[in-house]
Amino acid sequence: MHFIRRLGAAFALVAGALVGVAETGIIAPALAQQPTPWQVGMQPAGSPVAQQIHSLHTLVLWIITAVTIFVGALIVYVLYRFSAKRNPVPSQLSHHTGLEVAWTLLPVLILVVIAIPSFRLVYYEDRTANADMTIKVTGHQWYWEYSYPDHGNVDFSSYYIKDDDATPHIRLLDVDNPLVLPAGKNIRILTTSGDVIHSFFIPSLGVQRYAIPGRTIETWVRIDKPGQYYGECNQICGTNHSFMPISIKAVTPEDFATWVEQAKTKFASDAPAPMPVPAGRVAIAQAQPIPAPLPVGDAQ
Ligand SMILES: [Cu+2]
Repeated sequence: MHFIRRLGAAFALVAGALVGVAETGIIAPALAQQPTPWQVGMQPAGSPVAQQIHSLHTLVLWIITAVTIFVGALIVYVLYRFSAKRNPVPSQLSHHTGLEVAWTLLPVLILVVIAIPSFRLVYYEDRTANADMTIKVTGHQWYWEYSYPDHGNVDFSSYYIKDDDATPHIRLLDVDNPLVLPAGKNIRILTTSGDVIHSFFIPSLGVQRYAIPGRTIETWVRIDKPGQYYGECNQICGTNHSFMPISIKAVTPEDFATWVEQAKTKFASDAPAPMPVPAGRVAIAQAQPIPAPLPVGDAQ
């Protein structure tokens, strides 16, 4: 029984991939901004970038399906037409200029057709010209830290909630403090890391950027509508790599403003403290009088 169910699921997978049904949303269940058991296809797009990714995926799917069918049919034809029985005296032909030009040019054309929207998409998801706000995402072993430089430097850490907790939650996706963002706004995302390389990945929003120590990498998102969106660290970063999910709560701009005010108090103690200065240096700094600025125009 189990085997038959698996076989059925495998068939659904192949059929779905072939006709691209998954992209139409027929198979994908509603409200799936998270993976679901036996899910076929991608999670519904929740941002313009994700929509573009889906259209490119659909385009490439149609092209590779056509290529596969063409090559498959050619093989079947050749097996039939040129079998030893039907074709006892094989052709001695070793060169055919027209054919060689065709099988070089045609794949080049196909690749160009794929490359143009690919590059457009790469630049589209790279950055937004008109960012309404910025958030900074720092990967740590093994949690995410979110900062809001445009909103009083609200800064907090986001840890996953352990499975054995009493509160109901989604396994390995729910966190204590989700990243709260306003829907409908262009949000600049800056990623970096405090230790090793992580990757900030939210499939339904089309966001995926490395978080690399010593570097800041940019991308952006505009979440279509309020809701809950989930992601995962997508770069193996150590023992607890599987335990640093990303949970995004998209709210209306009004609710976001309210949340910011609450967050300022709630996370006040979480804000990064200024680097402590060694006592000796303070003494020296205080002992040195600040030199008066040079009068302008006096220099020879
Ligand atoms: Cu990781």
